[in-house]
Amino acid sequence: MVVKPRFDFSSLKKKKILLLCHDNADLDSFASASIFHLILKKKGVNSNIGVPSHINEQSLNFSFKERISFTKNPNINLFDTVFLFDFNDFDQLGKFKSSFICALNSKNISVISFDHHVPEKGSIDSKARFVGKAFSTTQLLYHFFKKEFSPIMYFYACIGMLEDTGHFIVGDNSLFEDFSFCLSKSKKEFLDVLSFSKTIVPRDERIAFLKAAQRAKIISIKDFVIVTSELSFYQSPAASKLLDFGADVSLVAGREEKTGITTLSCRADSVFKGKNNFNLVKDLLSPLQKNLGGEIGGHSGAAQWKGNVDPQKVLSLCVLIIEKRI
Ligand SMILES: [Mn+2]
Repeated sequence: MVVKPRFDFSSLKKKKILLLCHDNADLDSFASASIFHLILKKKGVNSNIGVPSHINEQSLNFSFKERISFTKNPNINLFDTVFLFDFNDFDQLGKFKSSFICALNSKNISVISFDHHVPEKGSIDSKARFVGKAFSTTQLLYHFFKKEFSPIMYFYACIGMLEDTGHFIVGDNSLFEDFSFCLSKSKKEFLDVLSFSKTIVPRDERIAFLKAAQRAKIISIKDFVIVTSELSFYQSPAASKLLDFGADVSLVAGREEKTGITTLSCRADSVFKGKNNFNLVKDLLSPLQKNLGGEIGGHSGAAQWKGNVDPQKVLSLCVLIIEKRI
């Protein structure tokens, strides 16, 4: 059920307000906090935007371009009212979780949340929780506060909607209506919205992807394509990229010079997993660990091994294990 927030904005004037994003704040979370910051400002209420310990690349870019300041790891004890944007779970606070819980237990802090995710058992206990059916938290804020919206707020609402629908992979009639309305009110072009949502991959990482492709060895086992490659950094995103290129299973290993530790990242396509009832941890990395020692982690489709063994040896053993298994 949609609860329409009724705020006595004048009573907020005396409060010390933190607008808190989730950790690794994405565009929806950060744009939502920015919209609410502007609404409060319009009402003569001061507030600070905070992120637990990390903000993602796109949000950082957004904050630079729009000149929106924020505090990393804010001192929670300086505030008495905390608004949460785009999350309702303590775990989404990352390392900030413990100081947040500690402050909630030791002083009287009002917590008010705006979120489009369904709250579950164990969600952060808010004084007020404003949730509703929406594809992004910015869309939710638009539903709640459209009377207060200015062109720039409409623009930020569009950014959250584009981002959280994965560029409209999901949506419905009302989403497109809302997006269209907000875009026209924002006095901006669709291209302006798109420009914020573009994934910015650092040059080093892009070079690493190209090297991974250049060094790729292609092995056919039955109908499946297994690809191995070597990189000393970025093994994990490179393994994902090789899957995008067409591998059923990708294995990227490399040794870090300083520590001598070899990291192996692997990815398995969901069709491959289904056809072979295959789990990277159980069927590949556990047998690998039995042979070579080291540490393993991950899940059925994306996993990692770390140990002190030559990368080529690790890769060839992996191929043998897969060959045997399928
Ligand atoms: Mn969201």
